[in-house]
Amino acid sequence: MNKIKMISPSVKNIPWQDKPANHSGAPVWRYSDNPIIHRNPVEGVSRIFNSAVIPYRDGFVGVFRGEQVNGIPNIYLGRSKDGISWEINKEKILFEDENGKPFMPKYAYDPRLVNIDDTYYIMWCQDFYGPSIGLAKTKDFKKFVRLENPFIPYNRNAVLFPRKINGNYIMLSRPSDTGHTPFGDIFLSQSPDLVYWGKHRHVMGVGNSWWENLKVGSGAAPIETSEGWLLLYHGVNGTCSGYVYSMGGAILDIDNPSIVKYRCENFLLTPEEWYEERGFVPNVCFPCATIHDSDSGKIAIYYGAADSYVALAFTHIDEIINYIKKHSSVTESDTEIGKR
Ligand code: BMA
Repeated sequence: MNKIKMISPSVKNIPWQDKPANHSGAPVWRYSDNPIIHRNPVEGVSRIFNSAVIPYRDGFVGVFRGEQVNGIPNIYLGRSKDGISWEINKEKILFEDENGKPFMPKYAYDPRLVNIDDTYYIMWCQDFYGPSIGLAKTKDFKKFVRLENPFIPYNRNAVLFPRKINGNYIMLSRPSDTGHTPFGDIFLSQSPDLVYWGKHRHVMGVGNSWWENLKVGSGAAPIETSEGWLLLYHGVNGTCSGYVYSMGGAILDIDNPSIVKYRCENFLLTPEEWYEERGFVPNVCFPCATIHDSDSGKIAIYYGAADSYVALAFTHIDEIINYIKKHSSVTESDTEIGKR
């Protein structure tokens, strides 16, 4: 039985493998049959990666970043019974505006998927006179209605918290520039209605560790726990031969999530398998979603690998929280409320 509680539904059919007996280091272990989505997964799509999934009815649904054969990314819907083998639609998701008219982004990448009450929200990066955040909602994964873009450009890596805090929706994001941004801190913004956003707060910057010395960006939707919000994010190291993307972990204050209570100085996952080190963009582990079961404490982590594949890893709530706390190193800009 897990000691640390996850305040979220139970997911009996969570994909899972036990930790291998010889596992060492951070308590995150890869699925033995990774990657779970390979190249050319559907006609017209050459690569799927950086994608988000969620339990839905008796199985799972996902929003997938599909790199079309013309090189332009868009978002595709997928369904799965077991969270491991996925059936991806050939047609990209058709978004409409609030009056029911087609309203497609020119491009769309790195989607996240969050359930709040009876509605599912998708956030992604898209063109708004430069890369910025797109937002849409659905109740049935058939009709997808786009809402106003929450932020002005340039911005990436947005993810909503799975519930309102102090009466407001909360969205993490990473203000950036037009290209392969060589900087970036995680901020949060608040909204009473998902239209008007404000009360912006700084959450965390690059920190002390070399594996995340260039930029950080939020990853999976934060998981509510009895210790605070567990945030799995990506941190980027600028090496002499390019960026290296690893996964990090932090625990945010439950009522004031711009305060970082603990932040792991060690990466939790870093590129070392062939599908992470070799691909369209080498050396990328890019977490975008978790499936987590509050009964057992099991967490399945979905991450993009080398901008080419979707891969799966596992952890357990007690082990990951204890590891983050044991190896925590926070900076002043982490622990302050983030308002200047
Ligand atoms: C970032 C994003 C991600 C991508 C990563 C590595 O800027 O575009 O989609 O995985 O670069 O290429």
